[in-house]
Amino acid sequence: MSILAKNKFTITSALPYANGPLHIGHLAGAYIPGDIFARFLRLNGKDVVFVCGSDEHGAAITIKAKKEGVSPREIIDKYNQQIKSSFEDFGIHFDIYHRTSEDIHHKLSQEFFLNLYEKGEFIEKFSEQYYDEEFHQFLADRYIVGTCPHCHNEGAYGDQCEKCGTSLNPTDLISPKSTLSGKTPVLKETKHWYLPLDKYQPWLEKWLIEGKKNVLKSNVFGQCQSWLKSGLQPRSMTRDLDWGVDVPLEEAKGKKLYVWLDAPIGYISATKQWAIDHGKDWEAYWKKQANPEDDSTLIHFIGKDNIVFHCIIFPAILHAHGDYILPENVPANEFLNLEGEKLSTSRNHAVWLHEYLEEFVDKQDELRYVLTSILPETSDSEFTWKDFQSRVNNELVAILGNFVNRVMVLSHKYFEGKVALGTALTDQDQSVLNELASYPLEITQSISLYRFREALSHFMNAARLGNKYLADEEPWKLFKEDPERVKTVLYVATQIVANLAVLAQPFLPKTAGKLFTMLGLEPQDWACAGSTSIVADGQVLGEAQLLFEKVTDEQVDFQLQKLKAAKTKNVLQNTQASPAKSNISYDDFLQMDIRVGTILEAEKVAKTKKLLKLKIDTGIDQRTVVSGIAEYFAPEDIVGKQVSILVNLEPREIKGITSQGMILMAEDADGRLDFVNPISNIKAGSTIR
Ligand code: B3M
Ligand code: ZN
Repeated sequence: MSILAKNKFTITSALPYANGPLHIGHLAGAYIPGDIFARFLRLNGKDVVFVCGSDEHGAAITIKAKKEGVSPREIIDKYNQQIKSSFEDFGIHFDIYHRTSEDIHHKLSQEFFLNLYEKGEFIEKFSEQYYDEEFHQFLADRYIVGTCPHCHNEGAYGDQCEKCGTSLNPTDLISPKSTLSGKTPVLKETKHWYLPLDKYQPWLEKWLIEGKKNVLKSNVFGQCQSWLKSGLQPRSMTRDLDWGVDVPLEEAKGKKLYVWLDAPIGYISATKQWAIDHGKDWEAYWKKQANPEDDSTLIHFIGKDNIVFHCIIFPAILHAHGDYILPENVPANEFLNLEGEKLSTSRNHAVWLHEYLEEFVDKQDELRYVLTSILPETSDSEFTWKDFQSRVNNELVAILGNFVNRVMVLSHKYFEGKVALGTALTDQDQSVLNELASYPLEITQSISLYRFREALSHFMNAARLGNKYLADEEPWKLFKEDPERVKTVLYVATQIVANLAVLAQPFLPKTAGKLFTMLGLEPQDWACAGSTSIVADGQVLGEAQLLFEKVTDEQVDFQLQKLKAAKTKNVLQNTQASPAKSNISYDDFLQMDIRVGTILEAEKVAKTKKLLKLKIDTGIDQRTVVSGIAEYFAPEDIVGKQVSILVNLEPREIKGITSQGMILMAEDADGRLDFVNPISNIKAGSTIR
C-alpha cells in the first residue's frame, strides 16, 4: 500500500543529546531522511507533524558538564541553541524543536511512569551498586573506571572497555575507582523499577516479527530479530542520578527516570507543546482513535544505534500504557564514515555543520544533495571531500545548474524572458514531455519505500532529460532560421525547469525556492508534478540566478588539511604521558625482584592473538613466562634478546600455562609495546633497581 493512502502522520527524528554540535553523520542518519519524508508528505497535502528536540538528560550531559567544568544547565542551554540553529541552517524543518528539560515534558514522563506503576507493570528489585561515599552518589556506568578484566586496560569504564571493546558491568572492573572522588567506591544496596521486557517478548514477537517482516528495512528487522532471539531481560527504568526527571514516588526520592524512558516520551511532549502553540489536538497524533482508520501513522527516523530503543523498548512502553499508537515504521540508517574512518566527536574527526557553513557560505543544498546521494540506507557509507567536489561539480553544476541556466539565458536573449508556444509540438517534444511526466511517480514510489538515494537519482534524471533535450534540439543554432521553433523548444524546456522546481522541494528546498522565483511562480504542490503546463503560455520569467558554483581544489585541500591537523593534534594529546602515581617507599620498591633475563625460546600460544609463551634464562633458573606481546613481536625476532623480568611475581595460570613472572614492557598511550632491556649484553640474573 502506498504511503499516500494514509492521511495523518506523526514523524519523529531522534532527539540529539545537547552535549555537542552536529556533524554530517547526524544529518545523514536521522534528519535529512526525516525532512525529505515530511516535506514530501506536506507537498501531498497530508496532515503532518514532524517533531524533534534536544535530549537533555542522562550521563551524556552530566559527563560533558564535568569535563567543561560547568553545570549541566549551561551545557544544555549552549548546545540546544547551537543544534537548533544548525537544523534551521540546513532547512531541516521541524514543526517544533523542543527540549526534554521543559516542564511539560517532565510532567508527561512522570504521568507515563505512574500509569505503568499503578498498573503494576514494573518489577521492583534491590541490587548492589557502586556508591561514592565522598560525593554521596551512586555511580552510573561512566562514573566508574577500573582495569578491564579482559585486556588489563586501566581506563575501562563501568559499561565498556574502549580498548578491547568488551561490554562490562561496573562490578566486572578490577580495582574500580570513582571518577568523581578518585576513591574506591563501595557497594551499596539500591532499589530500582524494572520493565519486564521478557514478559512482553511474546507480544513483541507477534507485532514485530510476524507483523513487520515486510515493512521494516532489512537492516532494522535483522537487529530486532537478533535481540528477540537472545531473549529479552527486565531493564531498569530508574537511575540513581542527580540530573533528569524525578521518579514520581515518595520512596524514590533522589532517583531519576532512566534517560531512555523519558527521551522517546519527548516526541510526545514536543507534539503536545506544538498543539498548544497552534490550537491543535495532540492526542489525534498519538492516541488510538475510536475508528482505527483515523489513527495517525507514526514513523521514527533514527540511526542504527537507537534501533532497540525504538523497535523494542519504546513500543513495549506504549503497549503497556495501552492508549497509544505504535510505530508503523522505523527506517533506521547505518553509519556514515569520513575519509575512510569512523566519524568521531572526541577525536574531532568530523565535518561540523556550523564550520561547513563558515567555509561554504549559503551552500546548504550542496551538502544536502551530496549526503542524500550517499545516505547509509542499507549499509555504512563514506563521505570524502573529493567525492563531494565531484558530485557538486559534475552533477549539480554540470547537469542541473547548467540546464536551468541555459533555458533562462536563451529565453531572455531571444524572447525577453517570455515563454510562449510557437510552432506545434513535435513527436520528439511529446515524448520528452511524456518521460517528464513519469518522474513524480518514480520518486513517490522510492520515497514510500524510504529509498531516498534512489528518489534523488530519479530527480537528477529529470534534469538530465532537460540537458539532453537542449543538446538534441540545439536552439542556439536554430534561432536565425526558425525562431518560432525555438520558442517551442524553450517552452518545453521551461516546463522541465518548472517540474524540477516542484520535484526539488523535498530534497533541495532552497534551490526549489530559487527556481520558482526565476520562473515567476508561487511554490506548487506535488499534484502539479508531471504537468506539462505548469508555466502558462505568455508567462514572463524572472531574472536568472546562479544555482551552484564549482567546488575548487583549494577548498578540498583546505578541508583535508583540517582533518589532518585534527589528527596530528590528537596524536600529540594522546602521547602525553599518563599522570604520575602516588609515592611509595624504597622498601616497597625493593620488594620487587627484577632481573636481566635472556629469551631462550618463543612460540605463539594456540588460539590467542596476543600471547607468546617464552622460555627465559633468569640466571637463577629457566622458566616459562606468558606475555601479551604477540601483536608487536614475532617469536623468531626475539629469541636471544635480553629482557627485564620481574621474577617474584606470584605464578599465574594463563590459557592452561603456568606463567612464572612477568616481562617488563614499555607501553605508549596507543598501547604500543617495546622491551625494557640492557643496551650491552650483561649477565643473565643481574639485578635491576
Ligand atoms: N539522544 C541517543 C543518541 O543521540 C539519543 C536519542 C534519543 S531519541 C528518543 O544517539
Ligand atoms: Zn579491555
